[in-house]
Amino acid sequence: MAATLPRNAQVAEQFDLLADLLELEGEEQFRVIAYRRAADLIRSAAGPIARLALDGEAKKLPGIGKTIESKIVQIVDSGEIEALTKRKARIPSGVAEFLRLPALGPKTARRIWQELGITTVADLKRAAEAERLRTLPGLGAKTEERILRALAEKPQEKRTLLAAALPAVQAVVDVLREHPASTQVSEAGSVRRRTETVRDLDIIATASDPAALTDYLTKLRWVSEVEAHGKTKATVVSHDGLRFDLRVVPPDSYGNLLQHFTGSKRHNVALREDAVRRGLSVSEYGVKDVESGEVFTAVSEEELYERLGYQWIPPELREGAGELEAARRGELPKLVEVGDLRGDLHMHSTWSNDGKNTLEEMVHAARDRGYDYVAVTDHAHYLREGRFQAQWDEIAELAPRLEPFRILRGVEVSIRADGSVDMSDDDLAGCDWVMASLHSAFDKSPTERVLSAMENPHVDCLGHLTARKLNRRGGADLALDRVFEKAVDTGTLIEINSQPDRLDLRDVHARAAAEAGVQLVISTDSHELGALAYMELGVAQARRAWLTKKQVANTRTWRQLLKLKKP
Ligand code: DGT
Ligand code: CA
Ligand code: CA
Ligand code: ZN
Repeated sequence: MAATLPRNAQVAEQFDLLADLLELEGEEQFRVIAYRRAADLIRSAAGPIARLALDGEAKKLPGIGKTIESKIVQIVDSGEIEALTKRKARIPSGVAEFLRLPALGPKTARRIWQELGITTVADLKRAAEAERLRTLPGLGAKTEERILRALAEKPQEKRTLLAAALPAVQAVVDVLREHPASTQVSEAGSVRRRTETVRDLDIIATASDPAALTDYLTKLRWVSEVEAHGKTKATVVSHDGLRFDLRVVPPDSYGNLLQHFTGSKRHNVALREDAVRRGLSVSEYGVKDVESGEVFTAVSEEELYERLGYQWIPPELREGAGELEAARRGELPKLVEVGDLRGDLHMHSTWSNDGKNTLEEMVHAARDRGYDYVAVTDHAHYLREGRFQAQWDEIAELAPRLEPFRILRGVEVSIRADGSVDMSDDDLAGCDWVMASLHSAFDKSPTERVLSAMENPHVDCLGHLTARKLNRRGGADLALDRVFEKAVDTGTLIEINSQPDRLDLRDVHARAAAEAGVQLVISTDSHELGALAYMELGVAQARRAWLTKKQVANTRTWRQLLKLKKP
């Protein structure tokens, strides 16, 4: 029975843990990456993966082979992947938790465990306080400080990535719209505000027969658990672990309720306080004039905001960060849109070992999205020994056939521990577009390294600046004000990376960058065709950062962009 099968999220968790433990054991990186990738695929798979694995169908999914399928079957049979059970016996569970600390990579975590015999987070804390970690060569006071700081923060719950939440909520909204009892259905809550991660997915609806609609939701095929079920409310959990919260509301106050359940809480609190000062009391059901007692309900949000004296505020801005004041004055920015973008400036092909599609496939797909240009930015360290020239030859051969679409010859270089980048000036000089990114040693003077990379006259743009990974590790500890200042001084652009677990710069940082005068670039860092669509996520992040079209460099033609970037 479906109910006894493990959920996709539970299966994915085991592969993630297995990857962590293998990494701690110093296993080859490609194997670790394969399990992490499998975990991501399983988490976003459309059907119950355990069922597919039992039927021998899971291995037909891209990225899932026979080995992974058999491990999924092991979970169904015995509750756990055998390799995981074996490693759990060898590696203390506390050590795996070390990896959750942004200051600790797998190598360091392993040394702390094996060379200092530390096996619990509590002991790690004591050792850092007693300045005992610095007895290991290569570890210093800074790492100890960072570990203590990370431990002082309260552990964060795992939240669902927007990339998984968005298609899921849109699919459910569509399904509910088709039900004969529903009249209006909308996403609400954090997913409608396009926050980078969400706790649950909120949906509101109006219906001729509310109970029929909530009933319908609880009985959908993919529902694995019904947590709450009433006439106007239902909360269900899908087999992949997403929680949906549906509320059915009366049509005449749909605007009030949509506004309320879109949030954020901070936005709503600020809105209500502002209203009180004007003699109005706002609730999810209506706006009451305190003096006359008259209640105003709104069928749409536009009507509601107007009644309260504001411009309609795009959901992405509703975070209580100045949007009400701006909307009161009619000075909200016109936010950048997906359709404004003319090119993707960060993308990989099979020239990078982790790329899934050929350069030709990637470039064609970028053109098919309607862009004017794309930059091929494979990793410099895969382009040694003549491969860079060979890639150039391939581009030169392909380019004329696609004109006027333009293939930019780019590269992504890594910023080394000494602040230099891993490609020669000669090679960089031949590029149209150079991205520079931190890929390792995040705790080794990251600010100084990034500043020095920006001094490099060939470096056009910084990629995923802080190198954070959502739900995995925090970002490098950068002095962003200094980075932004240097970016303006040197004419270096900064990326908003659209990868679901990066979204780096994050919203508030991108806003600060733009306010400092930095030009931003929204790009996908695609390693496969499907990832080109992540542009939507980067644009959502940019909108949350209040960015207009003008503040995003790749809304320009390539010719205009050339004038903006380093010569
Ligand atoms: P999440 O689920 O943590 O990703 O974030 P939200 O914003 O979706 O939060 P959620 O699902 O708890 O509630 C949905 C919306 O309902 C929220 O954005 C604003 C509204 N709301 C919830 N609780 C309160 C509250 O205590 N006061 C006010 N004013 N609004 C609330
Ligand atoms: Ca929510
Ligand atoms: Ca909710
Ligand atoms: Zn990249």
